[in-house]
Formats: sequence, structure tokens, C-alpha cells
Amino acid sequence: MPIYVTRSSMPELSDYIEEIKPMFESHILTNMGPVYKKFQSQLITYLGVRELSLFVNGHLALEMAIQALGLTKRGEEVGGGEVITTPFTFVSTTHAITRNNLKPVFCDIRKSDYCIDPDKIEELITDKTVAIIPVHVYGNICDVHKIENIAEKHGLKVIYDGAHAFGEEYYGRGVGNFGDATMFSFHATKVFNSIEGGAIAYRNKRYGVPLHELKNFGMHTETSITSIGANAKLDEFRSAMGICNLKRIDECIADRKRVHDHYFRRLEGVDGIELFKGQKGVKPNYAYFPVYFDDKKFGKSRDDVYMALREEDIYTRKYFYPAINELECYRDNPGAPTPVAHDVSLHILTLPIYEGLADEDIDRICDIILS
Ligand code: T4K
Repeated sequence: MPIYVTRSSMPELSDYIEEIKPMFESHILTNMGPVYKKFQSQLITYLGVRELSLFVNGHLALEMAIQALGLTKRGEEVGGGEVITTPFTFVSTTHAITRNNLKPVFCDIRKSDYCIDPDKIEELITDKTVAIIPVHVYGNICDVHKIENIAEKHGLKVIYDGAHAFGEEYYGRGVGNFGDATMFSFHATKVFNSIEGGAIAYRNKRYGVPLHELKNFGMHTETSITSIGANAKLDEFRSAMGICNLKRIDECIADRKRVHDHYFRRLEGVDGIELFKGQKGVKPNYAYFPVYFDDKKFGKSRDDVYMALREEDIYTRKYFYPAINELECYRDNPGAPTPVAHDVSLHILTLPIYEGLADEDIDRICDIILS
């Protein structure tokens, strides 16, 4: 059996059937029905956030949050708004900015956590800057306090891409409480899934109505359409999947910790292998297992390891190579050089990590790497 970088966690089939049974009576399948509302309320409790709006995926959630927070409009007012963001992410983050007619301005990352380097943000701020969109990449939490101070000082909005950070806490506070808003992804490949799905946690109640309307074609009432929205509603079947998976989430994260700890036992201290050792005050979710291969010390490159594992039917991923500002569609964007992001994108490999990955398989992966 091939081993992939991840494998979706699944509930018991009988549990899912129980959860979807009422829909065969009610015939209510979508448009923010009762299952959506139940899922939303359970998530608010689990994530420890004040307000939450559900979407059909994380990407559209982020795209619509940018619009709902007024950044698109503000961008038009300043004649082409700019958003400071990281080049070390999945391309969705950058597309969400660009598709709102805003210009991503790439800021380098820190080697210590692979997140945006807060000490390099201020030099990129211009009179066109409207927001900062950092990413809690791999579930590593950005320096939220420094970012908040910069945003306050310059009157900027902050939206976190927390696609990887589901259920995490920072000094006991749900990670969705930082910045103006945080996006979570519930895609099949994530720690927590509703097949496809996503959410925006936000602090100011006034964003609730625009978020709700934008995902439903901008409909204010049956006859009044007040904004240019689209269709990004989470349906009842996916909400039911989310409800079932939420019951098992703590168990699922605990099993990921087993995998994470096993890798650490086998790979820590090996010359040329750098592991991410966690962050003070963070309750992690073990979303990814990134390994930085220093080819000079290790003797083999990240790409050599990737190929060696592939030959054994083990499919790791080079998340996130190339850095976004090196992609064809973003190469011409402004921003300072980002040497750290460039270096990290060339050296990192994310190893398989998921609920149920057998100890023998972890050993096999480590044996191949070490040999
Ligand atoms: N921001 C960030 C920082 C993100 O990482 C993402 C998504 C987003 C925003 C946008 O959120 P969403 O709109 O997706 O909610 C995957 C995912 O499609 C994407 O959600 C994710 N990030 C990105 C990092 O990875 P691929 O192209 O690498 O996935 P794929 O199909 O190669 O799957 C990887 C492995 O997962 C497979 O080899 C097997 C396993 N798998 C896959 C699927 C589809 C399963 O076990 N079950 C499945 O259903 O993009």
C-alpha cells in the first residue's frame, strides 16, 4: 500500500448515517439549514471564538473575508491597495488577495518558525497598504503580538490564514481570537475535515452580515441584493461530516502526536536534519511534519530524499515549493527579496503524518531517510 503525505480522518459510517438521516425527512440539504447551524455552534465552543461563519472551503472563506472587512473597497480608494503577506504558503492565500484586486507584497519569513518575519513588515508599509495577511504555516503560530502592534500603529487590518491551525491555542486562547479574523480550512487533507469546508472566525460582530450575505450571492433579502457575492455555502451533508469528525478530533490529534513523537525519536540529533521543536505557549495540532534537510551536512538533498522515498511508494510533499513569489503568476510583484523563504522552500520536505499511520511505517520511512 502506498503511503501518502496525509490520509483523511473518517468517522464511523454508522455515526455519519445517524447524522444525515433527518435530511431524508426534512429535504433540507443546504442554504444554512439546521445541521449547518448545529455545526457552527459546536465549532464556536470547540475553537473558543466569539463569532464564526462557515464556508464551502477555506479559500472562498478567505477571499470573502477580505471583501467583508472592506479591504477591496479600501484598495480602490487608495488606488490599488497592497497587502503584506508571506511567500511561504499554499498559493490559495495569495490568490485570495489578488482576486480581490489587491496586490500581494511579499515579506520574508523567519527560519525559526517559517512564518512571516514581523521585523521586516514595517519597511514594506506604504500609503497603499491596507492589511497584513500572515499564515500560521504548518500550524506554527505567527508572532501575533508584534503583528498586532504594527497593525495598530499603522491602522491596518490583520486576517490570519489559519488553514493549518485548527484547534490550536496560544497561551490558553483559541488561535482564532487574534487579528481581525482568522480563516480555518476543513479540507479532506487537514487535521479536521468536513470533506471540503472552511470558516472565518472574527472578533467584530458587524462582519457577520456581510460574510453571511457574500457567501449567498450578496442577498440581503429575497428581493434586495446589496453586494456582489457568490455561492460559497457549506451544505448540510458536509456539515454532518464535520459534526461527526469533531466528536473524534481530540483522539485524532493525540494519535498525530504519537506519529510526531516517533519521528522525533528516530530523527532528532541527526547531522543535517533540522526538526521543528514546537513553540512556547502553543497547544499544537501536529498538522504537518516538516523536515529541513541541510544537504551539506546530511550528504543528500531534500530532492534526493523525496525521490528515495518515492521509489518505495512513499509520497512526501515539498510543501511549499516554489516560494509563491517565484511562481510565473507572481514573479513580477513588488516586495523585498525573500532569501529565507527561498532557502526554506528548497530544503523542506513534509513527511507523512496522519491518524493511524503505523509505527512500522514510520520506522520504514526513517530507515530509508537514514540510509
Ligand atoms: N491556505 C493554506 C495555507 C492552505 O494550505 C490551503 C489549502 C488553503 C489556504 C485553502 O484551503 P481550502 O480551500 O483547500 O479549504 C492540498 C489541499 O487541496 C489544500 O486544501 C491544502 N491547502 C494544500 C496544502 O494541500 P494537494 O494538491 O497537495 O492535495 P492532494 O490531492 O495531492 O492530497 C494530498 C494527499 O492527501 C493525497 O496524496 C492523499 C491524501 N488525501 C487527499 C484527498 C483529496 C486523502 O487522504 N483524502 C482526500 O480526499 O492540495
